[in-house]
Amino acid sequence: MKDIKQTNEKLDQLELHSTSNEDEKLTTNQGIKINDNQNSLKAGDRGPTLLEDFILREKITHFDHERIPERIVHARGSGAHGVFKLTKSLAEYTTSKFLSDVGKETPIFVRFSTVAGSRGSSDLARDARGFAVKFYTEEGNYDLVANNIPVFFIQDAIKFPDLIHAVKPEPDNEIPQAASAHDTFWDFISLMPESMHMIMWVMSDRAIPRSLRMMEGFGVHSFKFINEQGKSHFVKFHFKPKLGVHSVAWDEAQKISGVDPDFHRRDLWDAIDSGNFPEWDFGVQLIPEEDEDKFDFDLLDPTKLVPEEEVPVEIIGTFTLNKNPDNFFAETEQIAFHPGHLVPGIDFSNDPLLQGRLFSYTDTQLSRLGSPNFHEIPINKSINTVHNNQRDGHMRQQIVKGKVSYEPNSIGGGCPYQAMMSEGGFTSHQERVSGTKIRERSLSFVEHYSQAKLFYNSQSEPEKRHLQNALIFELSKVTIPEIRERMVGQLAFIDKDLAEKVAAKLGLKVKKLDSPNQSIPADADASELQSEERESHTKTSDALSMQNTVKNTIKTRVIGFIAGNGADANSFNDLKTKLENAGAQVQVIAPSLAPITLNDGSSATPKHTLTNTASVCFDALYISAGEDSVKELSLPENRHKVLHFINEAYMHCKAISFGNGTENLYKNSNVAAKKHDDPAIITWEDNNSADKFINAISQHRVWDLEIERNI
Ligand code: HDE
Repeated sequence: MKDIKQTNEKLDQLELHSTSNEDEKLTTNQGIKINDNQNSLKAGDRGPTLLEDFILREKITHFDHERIPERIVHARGSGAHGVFKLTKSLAEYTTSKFLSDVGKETPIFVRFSTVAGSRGSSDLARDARGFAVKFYTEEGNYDLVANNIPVFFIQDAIKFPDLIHAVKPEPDNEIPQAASAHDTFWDFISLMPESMHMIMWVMSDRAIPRSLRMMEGFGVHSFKFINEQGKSHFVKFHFKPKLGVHSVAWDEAQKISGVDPDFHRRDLWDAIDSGNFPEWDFGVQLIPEEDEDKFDFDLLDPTKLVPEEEVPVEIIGTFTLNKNPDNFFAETEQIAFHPGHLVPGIDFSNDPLLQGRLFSYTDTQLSRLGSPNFHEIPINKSINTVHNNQRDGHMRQQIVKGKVSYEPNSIGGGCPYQAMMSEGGFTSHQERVSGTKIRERSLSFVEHYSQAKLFYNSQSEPEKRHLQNALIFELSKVTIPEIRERMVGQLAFIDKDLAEKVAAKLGLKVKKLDSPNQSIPADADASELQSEERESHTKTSDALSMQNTVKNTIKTRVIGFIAGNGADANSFNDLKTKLENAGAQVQVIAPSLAPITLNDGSSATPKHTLTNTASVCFDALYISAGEDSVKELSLPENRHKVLHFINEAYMHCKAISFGNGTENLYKNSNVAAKKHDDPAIITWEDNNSADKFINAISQHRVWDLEIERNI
């Protein structure tokens, strides 16, 4: 709660809040009180509307201009306010104050997003997720514009428009929305071997998160920290969710897109609204500048990650999101991130993707927000006072007094002065650069498969299966056979078995491309570096598998209690209390929204009906005990729906607990066909069943039993 108070104080400081008083009257934008908001001004009550109706014209004109261009990428997003608290000082590495004083709290705004879809598209598209953070530090705004995947598709910014044109809906018919499963995307990808590592990530379950609160975040590029002595370290940024990294099944994701396309947005909003503030550990991988060449890849190559086994992530603080925005447009839509919003002590590396981004983000704000004064919009305002000689432009807010808007000057007493480094003036890190002006890529960037292989090798069996199935799904939607073949050829350089499994379902034989870079003749030299040794690379990294994530909590998990009138009060209340004490939310699903009467005469209010939701919106199900309840759920109008709930939850590998007396429903569901001991199916209640259920939910899913459960 202290955090919320601080965030509110911060918002007041930014003048973000405008609250209505009870006795406030409706006015025009000029502040004139309006006495009729129901009728336009007419010549007679059945006559034409008069042009002089300035109230009507103002209202309609404003409405006509309500939309601004959506972001070209990352249009669909959700944001929240919060706070970053430093728990370990990095003063040894950086002069940034927000990273130096242990205990310091820095206000933040975070915006999560999908990449490909439009503003109104589904949250559950298979896609990378944006994880953009604005730190309102005392030294100015610092933006870490990150993703939930640690690498990127391309190595050079000049390919970004091509990549995005390829993934966006095809230009002739604008199909498909928010989906990469189409010809142009795979055409481009199959010709771009450098994208193979990221392809492994986006075809993995990382691209269909259970919740925005259960995603990792990565700064992707190597940045630099600069300390007081001017020494630099490369730094990679990481966010690790305290609830672990979890995902849904692909079949589930597609169904959620229909049942609740706002699934992630709602989940984030509800969690914050109910005081379950999402938290992440914030960590860094630090590499002294002199160790730059110690890796078998180039630190400047954004298609590579630094394995945590080689350079551990040091946790230096906690991120907490503790306040929902008051107004989506004013805050989440108008926030303008930029990797070039830096503070002293942090600097860029020469990563060519990052260098290109440094141009793009200001340019895009100019077209989206329409003015170079976008920094004056409350959500973008620095908490540090802004003094400079920039003037005028569309929608200027600041009223600068005096005559002087140049420097040097004597009329204004020389103000504002440049700040010396010791006064916190931003000083770019000095770096010796020499070279020939050239359009070329370093040879240290040409090896594209070993980390794709590292990722694939590090996955558990179910994760590998999901990845194969994702590729099969996507490529089966490609209509041009040559693209499918070329893609399978690329997969063969990553893993033979993967390529064969995908090829089999596409009705193809694996034809290995002559050289991995065959498709890019300009890279001819590169093939020499794709040595056989790399192809047989068998390293793994535990940090890359979601199997090894946090699995000891059911905090904020949503458990559906399917119940009718006469549900057994003892077991219902007992289980509900135990689940809630463990931090989960229990939501009752009943035949109608009318409160149900339990068998002790007490009542429970359903949040959902059997028809207005679906099992894909829940983490686990409990089928309530109680003779009358079971009878009601077994009526012809309900039975099919209840069985559908059970069958789908079963298929998606969720925990299901069957109350005593629900045998009939059990027997008629697919669960009855189970052959093995399944720890996530709890049949008939005993003293331990609640604990077993809680333990099963904390494991997230029994992916290991997926083949049996998908019967
Ligand atoms: Fe972005 N990216 N990007 N990007 N990006 C934008 O800026 C761009 C890249 C990322 O919630 C745009 O304000 C280029 C990598 C996020 O508002 C635009 C290149 C990473 C967001 C833009 C990249 C990102 C954006 C569109 C290649 C992960 C959403 C709207 C050189 C580290 C921020 C906007 C938000 C948004 C350009 C590559 C992350 C067009 C040219 C790599 C999270 O400027």
